[in-house]
Amino acid sequence: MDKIIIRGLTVTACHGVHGYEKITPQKFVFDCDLYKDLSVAGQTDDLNDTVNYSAVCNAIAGLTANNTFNLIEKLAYESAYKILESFPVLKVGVTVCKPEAPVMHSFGTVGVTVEAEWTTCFLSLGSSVGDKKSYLDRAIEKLEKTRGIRVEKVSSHIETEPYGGVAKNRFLNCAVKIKTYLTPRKLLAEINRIEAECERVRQKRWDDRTLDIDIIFYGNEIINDDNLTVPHREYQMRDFVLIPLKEIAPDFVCPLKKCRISEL
Ligand code: A4P
Ligand code: MG
Repeated sequence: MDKIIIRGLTVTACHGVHGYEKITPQKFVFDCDLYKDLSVAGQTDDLNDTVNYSAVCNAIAGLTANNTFNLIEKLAYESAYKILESFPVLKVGVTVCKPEAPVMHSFGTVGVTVEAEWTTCFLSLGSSVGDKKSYLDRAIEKLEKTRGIRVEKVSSHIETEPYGGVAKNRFLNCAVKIKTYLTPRKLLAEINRIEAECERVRQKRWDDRTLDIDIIFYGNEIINDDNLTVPHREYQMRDFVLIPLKEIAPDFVCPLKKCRISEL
């Protein structure tokens, strides 16, 4: 993919584990790769169709000068997130070097490289207890307020019969399309936090609940570990997932089934 590059952006600031590093400025050197389709700007010759690298340099310089972190890992990730949040960039790579780091040997430089990118995900939301609509609305509001998540589309809310033979109440369900730069595990942690803030109590599997949020898709990733299965187990068997999903993502291709959602 096309990219804009920044090399050797040098900012003098106070970051480091040692006390004196927090008050004595030293150099931090940035190399950045900003992934973006540049073909439009290549035709129009218009700055509005691309990312102004000067503005990106200002953003990184401001963040670096106005904070004090222990680690260049933190500085690198905060810079990557700042770029994704502030500029129309799909993916970013940030290298931060610290050429004056306190290393008791002759050395060229030390540094870290991190990457972050926006990934499209689909979530399924359900509620079967209390004011169901208000729980779904609160969940969507909380998703919107979560750093690293952008809500892009929300399906209609549909009333559904309880599935699985455990829950007794009817459910209200919907699907939500988000973009996130959180990793799958971090996204799951934020979802669990939002469920807890909406009074979710975990009793029996499939039982009635104030709020359930499931990750149906995380981009094209296939994940099978103890705490996370993506695409969500047997989502294609469940109308309460599929009907809202078809409304907002008919053309999304399931990485497991290799077919469009509208064909399921
Ligand atoms: N987990 C694994 N993969 C995922 C994932 N992709 N997204 C783990 C979210 N969580 C995932 O989930 C149990 C554990 O699954 C979590 O700790 C997480 O680490 P849970 O939310 O505690 O339990 P659950 O929801 O009862 O289990 P599960 O398997 O997610 O069931 P479903 O599919 O959510 O079914 N009927 C209607 N009409 N509408 C509904 O929304 N929901 C259920 C629950 C039953 N019947 C329903 C509905
Ligand atoms: Mg669930």
